[in-house]
Amino acid sequence: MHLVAINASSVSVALRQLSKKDRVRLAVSLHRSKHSLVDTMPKYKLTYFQAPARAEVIRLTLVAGGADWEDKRLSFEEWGPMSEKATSGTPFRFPWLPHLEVAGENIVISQSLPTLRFVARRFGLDGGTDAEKVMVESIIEIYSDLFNAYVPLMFASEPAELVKKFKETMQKSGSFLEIILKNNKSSGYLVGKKLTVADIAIYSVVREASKVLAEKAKASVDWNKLPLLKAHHEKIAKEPKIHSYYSK
Ligand SMILES: N[C@@H](CCC(=O)N[C@@H](CS)C(=O)NCC(=O)O)C(=O)O
Repeated sequence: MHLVAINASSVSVALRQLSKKDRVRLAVSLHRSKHSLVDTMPKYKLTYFQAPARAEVIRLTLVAGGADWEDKRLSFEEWGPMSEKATSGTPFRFPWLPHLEVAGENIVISQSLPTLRFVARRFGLDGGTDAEKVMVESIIEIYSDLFNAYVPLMFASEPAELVKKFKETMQKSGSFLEIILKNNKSSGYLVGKKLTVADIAIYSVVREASKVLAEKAKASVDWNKLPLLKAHHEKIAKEPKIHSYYSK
């Protein structure tokens, strides 16, 4: 929740027009109803289509961060005219989604990875030390590689070659993540001793890719050579906020 921004001079003009008695009445009523000036609009509004794709990792990070947020989902029909307006000004500064608006602050972002990093920073999910932060950033790039490897599968009529390519990317990235997890074994998280956006991103992309592999090619991620990553995937699925988000 956030305070509604009210133009101070228009309020003062309006107040001057009230009689003294009405001003007292207004003060009493405001005192009794502290929430009358509080907007019930969520602080963060994430707009995307009715799909996981580029938005899911941001949604999950907002969830894990305990944000007060709105999950606005548009149909392609609704988006069409909005997209045309986007190039000419507000509220969409870029003609594509996802799109994050932060109420009460001059922040509008329409690029998924900067949005992800921003949300992670806001909610302290971006790592503690500089060493942790650069590791988190690097793992977001691995997320991006995996994302770009599975998305073409969603639209493929002949998925075999794409499944092979995804599995190769998964094996290469996964082996690297195995080493990272081995070096950080005491916590079970990818970076440091607590949950970061690195964990959320890898969990999210593997979760979504697994669904697409199963649907399009009755295939699955080869976990055999990735035991620590498998354990990590199961651990993040059990994070209370993430678990409850997907249990709804
Ligand atoms: N670089 C952008 C790409 C965004 C993008 O391509 N969004 C697609 C959906 S995944 C979109 O808005 N498509 C509708 C359109 O271009 O009008 C990002 O990472 O957010």
